[in-house]
This record gives sequence, structure tokens and C-alpha cells, in this order.
Amino acid sequence: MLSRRKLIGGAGAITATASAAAVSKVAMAALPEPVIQTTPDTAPPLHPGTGRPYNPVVTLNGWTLPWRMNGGVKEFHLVAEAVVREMTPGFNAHLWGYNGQSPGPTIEVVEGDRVRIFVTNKLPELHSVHWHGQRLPNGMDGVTGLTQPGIPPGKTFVYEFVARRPGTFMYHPHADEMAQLAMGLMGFWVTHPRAKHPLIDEVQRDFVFLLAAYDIDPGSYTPKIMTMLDFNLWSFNSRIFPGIDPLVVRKNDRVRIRVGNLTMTNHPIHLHGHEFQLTGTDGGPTPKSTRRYEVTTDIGVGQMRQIEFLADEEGDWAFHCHKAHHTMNAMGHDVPTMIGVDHSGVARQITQLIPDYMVMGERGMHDMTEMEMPLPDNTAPMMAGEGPFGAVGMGGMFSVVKVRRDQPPGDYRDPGWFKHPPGTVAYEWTGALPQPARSSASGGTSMPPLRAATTPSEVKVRKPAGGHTGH
Ligand SMILES: [Cu+2]
Repeated sequence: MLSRRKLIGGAGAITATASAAAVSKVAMAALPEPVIQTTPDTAPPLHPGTGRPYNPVVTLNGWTLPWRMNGGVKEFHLVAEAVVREMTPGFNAHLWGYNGQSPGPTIEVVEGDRVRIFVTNKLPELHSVHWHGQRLPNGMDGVTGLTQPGIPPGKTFVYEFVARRPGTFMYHPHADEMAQLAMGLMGFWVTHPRAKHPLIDEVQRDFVFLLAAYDIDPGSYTPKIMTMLDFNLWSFNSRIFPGIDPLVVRKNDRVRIRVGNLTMTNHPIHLHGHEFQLTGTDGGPTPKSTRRYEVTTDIGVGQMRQIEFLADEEGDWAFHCHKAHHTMNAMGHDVPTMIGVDHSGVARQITQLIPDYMVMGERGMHDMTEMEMPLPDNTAPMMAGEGPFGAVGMGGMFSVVKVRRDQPPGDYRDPGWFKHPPGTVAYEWTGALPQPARSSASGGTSMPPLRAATTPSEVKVRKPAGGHTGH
């Protein structure tokens, strides 16, 4: 066997080809150098330079981890470490991630690939990585205490298995998961089919992202890991609107979007303007007989979903979680509903004590989008995002699918806002408004009023706009 010393000492005697082979063998004995990424921008797809060919995915506000081939094995190096994630401009979170980012880089391999992953633990506690959804030898499943000892801080473990089935996967810790998931340790994994697959269609755009939730008090940086359900930041790939990049496609592209849910609740993900089919789940591609058209798909905790549609309608189409509180950013959940409540008198009194006091929500919450409230440093506005027609009033799990006729193939650059053809935007009615015809029979005949009713109760409300009091 060649040692490094022998190789250097006898270099003169070795032919050029032999030398190249021997040197690379020495280099291969070392770990692959970890690749670190710090920008939160969406990286262009990483086209495979080595190994089997495939059509790469695009990770929303993320990137794909480069690899090296070593004797036919695809080698990756993940480093679990503390990272700073810009969740939206002006708001940084102190998270744990892999290779400089939370979530970690996407791993892309091809069905049948033998994969070797070096995992270095730079966290202050035990770590291990579970390859969620994979068929693999039990000892490679990454469950601390059950299938392996936890990786101690400072140590590196090696995982090796064959990516046996094509599909959509995730990786995440299986050591102190409550803390490590709450801190943002997670990543996407795509296994591309080795050849043409009867259930996997070719697409022109293939987007991936993870759903992650955090609980970070306004003005602070670190998630509260004891939070079980009441998170205040709902993210696509640890980004919140308006920090989430648009999904840019060319008109008539077939588009695939793969989503994994590593939050603690379900997310009904909804697309405007198109119908999609559910083409894949945790278990792989769905049988064609099960596919139907939908516009919302619910993604349960720990699940992965893959949807596909033909982007044949131009425009800026909202794409978001349908839970209304998940398209909002950090706020106190104990704010009472104030719609229609006249608290001007109370406000006047409080202002004498606290000059900055502000009445919230009297006309609904949209005012929050324009509120000049003094925010603590490092806070995301609750509802934000400036659109071509004003404030979008959204946060959290919200993005836009931008379909453009003139977007070049394979180009993911943001084309700006959609220019609506004349006469195709909702407009104000300026004619006369007839009085609405209301039913005068209270309750109708099916629900007659109770005879035994006592004194009718009365609620005093103030009309939002006029400040006029009525009953
Ligand atoms: Cu949601």
C-alpha cells in the first residue's frame, strides 16, 4: 500500500498516470471538504458534473450540497453547527443548521447510488441524523441510542447506504429532537429516478422546501425550544414572507413542488389560479389511478408531499398555507378581537400613562401593515410585503408563483410584478348602489323566536369608519 511518505519520496520514479491515481487515492482517504453556504438566496440548480445524470431541483432560498465521487460512491460532508439565518431582511435568527444554513443543503442523488455521508457534530450536545423515509440498513437509520450511539460534540460519524427508491425525502436529527428541530436542524433529500419511470413525469421546474416553525420573541434572536404548539414564525425553508423568493416559471412549464413538513402542526398548502395533482407522498410516486385535481393539499406533521401542475395561466399567483395565522409573523396570540369595539376613551386614559400606547385592531388587522409602531430591533413586521397595488398584508408561509410567457427556459430570476393586460384587474364600481333586500321574518318559519325570551340583550358597537354609535 502506498503511504504519503513513500509517494512523495518516490515521485520521480512514478509515471504521470500512476502518480495522478496515487495522489487522488491519498486525497480520497481524507474527508471531503465541507462546503459552507451563508447567503439566503435561492441558488441556481446544481447540474451534476459527475455520477448519473438527472434534472436538478431548485431549493427555495437554499442550495444543493456538492459531492465528490470516490470509487463509485457519492460522498457528502454535513456539518451540524450554529448558524445565523436571515429569516427576512431586517430579522436574523440564531439557529442550528448544517453547513452554514438552516435548513441544511438539499442532497440530490440518483436511484441506485451508493451514498456515504460524513456528519461532523459542532453542536454542544449529542447529535445523529435520521434519513427520513429511506430504505437502508437499520444501523444507518440515525436514531440515537437505538441504532447508534449519539455523535459526541466534535466527532464525525459516517453513514453509508444505497438510495434504493426514487422520491422525496428529508433528513433531520434523531437526538434531542425537541430542541434540535426547534433550532432548525433539517434538510431536504431528493432521489431522482435512474431511468424513465412510469409514475415520474418529466418537468421543467422542480422546487423543494421544508415547512419549519419557530418561536422567537420579538426583539430576540434564539427560538424558545420548550414551545410545543404556539409558534410565532411559520416558514418555508426558515424564511418568512416577504423574505421567501418567488417560484419563477415559464408559461406552459410543467412544475413540480415538493414540500416536507417538520413543524408540529399540519399545513393546507394552497395554489391560486391552477389545479395540481398529488404525484408523490412519503412512500414515493402515487399510482396514476389515485390522482385527482386539487387546489389545496394538507401536509401532516412529518409528511412529504409532491404536487405537479401545468403553469398555463400568466400572472402572479399566491401560494401559501391556508391557515390564516400561518401567513402572519411574530405577534402576541393573546390579543383580543377589537373589531367594532370603541376604546377611544380608554386609549385616551392609557395614553396619559403610556404615551406610546396604540389601539390595535379596531377595524380589523390590516392597519397593522401600515402601522408605524416602534418595533424592537431584529423583528419581522407582523404582516408585510409591498405588492404592485399596496401592502399585501401577509407574512409567514406565503410566496408567489410567477408565470411568465417570456421567462427564458431554466431562468429563475425574478421578473418583477405581473403587468396585467388592460381591463383584467378588479375595479371600483362607481354607479349607484341599491338597498339590499333583507328578510324581515326573523328566523323565518323553521326557527321561530323563543316565546319565553326575557329582556333582549344589547351590544353596543361602534361602526368602524364613521365613529357613529348605533345599536
Ligand atoms: Cu400552516
